[in-house]
Amino acid sequence: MSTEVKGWVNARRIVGGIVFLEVIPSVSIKPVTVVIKKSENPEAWKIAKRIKVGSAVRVYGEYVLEGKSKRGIEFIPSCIEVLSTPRDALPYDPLGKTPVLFDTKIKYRYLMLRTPKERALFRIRATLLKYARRFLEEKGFLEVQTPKIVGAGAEGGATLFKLDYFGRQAFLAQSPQLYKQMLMSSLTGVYEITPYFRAEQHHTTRHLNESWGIDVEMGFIEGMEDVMKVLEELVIYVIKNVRNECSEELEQLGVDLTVPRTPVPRISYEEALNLLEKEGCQVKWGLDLSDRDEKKLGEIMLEKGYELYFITNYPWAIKPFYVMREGAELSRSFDLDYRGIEICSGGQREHRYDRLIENMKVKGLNPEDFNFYLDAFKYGMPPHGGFGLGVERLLMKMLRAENIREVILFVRDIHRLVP
Ligand code: AMO
Repeated sequence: MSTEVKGWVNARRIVGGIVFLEVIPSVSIKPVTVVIKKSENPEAWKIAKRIKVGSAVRVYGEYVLEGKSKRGIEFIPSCIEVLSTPRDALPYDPLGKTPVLFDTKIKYRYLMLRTPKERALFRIRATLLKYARRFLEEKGFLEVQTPKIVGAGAEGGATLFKLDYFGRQAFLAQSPQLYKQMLMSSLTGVYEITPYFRAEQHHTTRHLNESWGIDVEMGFIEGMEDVMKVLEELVIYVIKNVRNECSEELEQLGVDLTVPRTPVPRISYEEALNLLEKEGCQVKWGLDLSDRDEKKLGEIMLEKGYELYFITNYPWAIKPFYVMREGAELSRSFDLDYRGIEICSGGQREHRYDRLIENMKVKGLNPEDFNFYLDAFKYGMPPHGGFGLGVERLLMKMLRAENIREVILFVRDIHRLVP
């Protein structure tokens, strides 16, 4: 059956009277090998012989059902149209024989998507988000969008990007925290797939200045266990579905994606410190776990057979004001770690107006700056909780990527504002 292939020429090989054009089609991973024989189609052969690698082409013809090419499906053209000829040589080796420098890959991400590996990676990212959305929809959560230009931050002043809003001080939203909580005054469950803007000063392999989160907030909870249950199910559902649907993509990346063992263990902050101490890592009670401690804990848990685990009940002193206290020192909070890195945090929130104001004061915040948020707590705010799951953190661990920059299309870090 006659059809068309639209895409880019990745390679051209001339063998006697035959030209082989490797064309990267619009979406799939595998290239199409267009075979043009001089004896059969001298017109097309003449065009193909002169075609530059990198050109955008439209080829009309038919697929060969029993394709012989190792690299892709074969296609016999009736006609070739060259739509755009490149002005420059591609900044990477299209045959993938010369390794691409990391910086080049990030700079030319939009072009590198012509390569099977980059395509595979970003198809997996899209699939992850598709299933996260599907899961939350099926659970009855309502998808919402909240402002990204905000008047107050929720996650601490140090990582706020400031901007001028018609002469007033404004910020880029670090997270939808305050807004998703405000919505708990009228809705019982919401989610948002959203950018986080954070002026992180540190240049690490796990931080971005613009990253993405899957944020959930749910009302009428009995405790943070209700929230952890949804999160656990969500992550396992996404991993299982990516594993099923993206087998070709995972193979392309050489990744054996295993489904983490369930039930996901819950270890308290206290227990985590004990486990680390037994392995010779001293962590002072009251401090957050360092990257090194998290990594070590990942190794300890992996030895026990767990890739995914919760760390619960952190000291309240190191958590934001909106987190509910548990006794004098602790909080109703959790982190979800995946092979030694935090991919999500969440917990139960303080829904009682007076205590919330008290919490703000203890943290040195001025409740007046948060009046718009506090108002929502005056009209029957139910107990609620939620989480923020880092899309890039989850994806990098699923794909065993070393650097978070590998899994986002356009990187925003201290050094990169373009492209
Ligand atoms: P937190 O600040 O822990 O919590 O962020 C939630 C998750 O988002 C991811 N993340 C990041 N990923 C890459 N680069 C960054 N700079 C970055 N910052 C955060 C991490 C992290 O676990 N409002 C709370 C969530 C909640 O309680 O609902 C919050 O933002 O994976």
